[in-house]
Amino acid sequence: MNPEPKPHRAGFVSIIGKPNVGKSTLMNALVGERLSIVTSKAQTTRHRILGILNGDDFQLVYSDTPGIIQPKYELHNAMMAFVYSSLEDADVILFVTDIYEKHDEEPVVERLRKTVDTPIYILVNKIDQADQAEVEAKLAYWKEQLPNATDVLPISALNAFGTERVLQLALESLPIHPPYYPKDELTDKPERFFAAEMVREKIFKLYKKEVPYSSEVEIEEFKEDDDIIRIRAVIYVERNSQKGIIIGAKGEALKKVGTWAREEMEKFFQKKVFLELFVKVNENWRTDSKALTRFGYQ
Ligand code: GDP
Ligand code: K
Ligand code: MG
Repeated sequence: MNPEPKPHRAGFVSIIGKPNVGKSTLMNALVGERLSIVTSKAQTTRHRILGILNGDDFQLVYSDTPGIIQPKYELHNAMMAFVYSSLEDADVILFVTDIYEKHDEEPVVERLRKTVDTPIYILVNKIDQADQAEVEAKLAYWKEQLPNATDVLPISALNAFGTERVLQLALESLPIHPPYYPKDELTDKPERFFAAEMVREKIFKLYKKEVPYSSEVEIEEFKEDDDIIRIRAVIYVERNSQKGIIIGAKGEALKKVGTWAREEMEKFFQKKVFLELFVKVNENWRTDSKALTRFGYQ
């Protein structure tokens, strides 16, 4: 006789924390795919991005979220709304901090302190950058700050150190529930979202100061044939001067973005990609509610 099948577990695991602590790196490590873009700059992630890990008897739905900040303009409000919606849905909360994080009081810590019905794991990331004593001190600090947390764990998302354990603990905290998404799905976002993100990642890596924060990417065409994907993307900036910077002398800068983004897309989609890039101005789109709706922020 066959043993009873194990009950199916499914649920939402929210990855939250301040900017740049390694939330997106962690989600990519947990899902085993490069779904979220990663750069050394704060506010790289602007959306709630689902990364779904499927097993025979489980479905873990991770949410990568923007870093928690004090909103300064409309786009920030939309970004924080993604964070708070992911907290509301959470069956498990992964609160990521890093070894560098300043010990300052944050509204989010206050909120987590009051969270009693959802397990919270505090993940102290980037321990590859610290010695044992520093790590111990941070773990002790967080245990004291959030006594209601289920556990505090040291990890290095970059090296996938400790991430297997995180996965195991998250899984054990999930309720018995049928899958929320089809079992062959990896995310809820369409392919063109990831194409746009790959262009945005290169903009964050190649330009300085205000330019990355003023840039948005829209995919105007995504056409998949048997052997090639044709993508037409428009980079929107807020001012004409920024358009000049994006394009660069003789178009060299834009060409770099295009080449690098295309290589990334070919890896991601496992197909040859033909990428066309255009640059347009959409004045002050970050504070323009219509533009934000159009770009998928509300
Ligand atoms: P997010 O803003 O919280 O999503 O952080 P990211 O995942 O974008 O990472 C921010 C920066 O921290 C990037 O430069 C990552 O490569 C780096 N990073 C992430 N995890 C680790 C880690 O475990 N160790 C080290 N040394 N760097 C990391
Ligand atoms: K980042
Ligand atoms: Mg991120």
